[in-house]
Amino acid sequence: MRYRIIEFAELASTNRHACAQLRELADGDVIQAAIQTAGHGRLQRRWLSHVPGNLCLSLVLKPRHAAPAALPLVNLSQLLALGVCRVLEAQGVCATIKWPNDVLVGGRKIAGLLAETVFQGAGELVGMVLGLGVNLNLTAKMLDTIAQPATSLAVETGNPVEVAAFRDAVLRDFFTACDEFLGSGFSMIRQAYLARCPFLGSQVEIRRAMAEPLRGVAQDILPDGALELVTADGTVHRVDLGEMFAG
Ligand code: BT5
Repeated sequence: MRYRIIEFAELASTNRHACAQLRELADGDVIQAAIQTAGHGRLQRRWLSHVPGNLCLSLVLKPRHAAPAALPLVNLSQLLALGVCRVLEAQGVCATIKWPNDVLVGGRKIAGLLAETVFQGAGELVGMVLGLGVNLNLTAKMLDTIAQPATSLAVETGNPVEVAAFRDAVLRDFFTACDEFLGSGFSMIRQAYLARCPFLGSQVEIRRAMAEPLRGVAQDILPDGALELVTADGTVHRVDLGEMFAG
């Protein structure tokens, strides 16, 4: 699949820009900002990205051949997270995934993804926006201001990172696989994804919107990318969406 990078020196948020301009943007457009003044994560949490030298971008996806209900948006974010892991590994850094799509190095968050779907009228899909933030050159001092353990590629390797080269490697990985992935779904990457899930077999807590948290052992990642969790009473749960914490 072809892609086109549209670069900005500064945006409030690449996701916000992509969602607002979605009708005019094309499938495969990539909005990149050198800095974001209001980068955000899920639930409007802040994403620290107001200093240059890091990757802040949003992919615009407008697949035509799948019904909206079947569009595997979470799965696409899992494909992108896996691509980030592969690019980090090519730099000699061991990366893991925290289901569904956080990327960690040594248990510290190095990349986060924010997937959004935009509809219009009576449920007509305008498109999807897949935001990605990767800490490339954030210093240890900046990282210390983040509320949860975080790291950057430069801190891990001790060397400055060229943002464009990292971006191109991630985009190449994602867009090379994207068309086939939209047809075949998560099973195409399940083994590669599983190989980067150190939490499997451990006690975790899953926090979900408008539901009680679930505590249990993370047992498996199912063929469609959902998490399988077993609670203390032996009940097996399928979890499609949620946020995972060490339990
Ligand atoms: C995420 O949210 O992990 C998704 C982050 C997506 C950011 C990209 S950047 C390009 C695009 N444009 C945007 O505006 N957003 C996307 P969440 O799982 O809610 O995690 C947010 C939490 O991560 C915060 O509450 C902090 O604890 C932590 N955090 C904030 N900035 C961080 C950073 N630079 N590195 C690591 N952790 C960070």
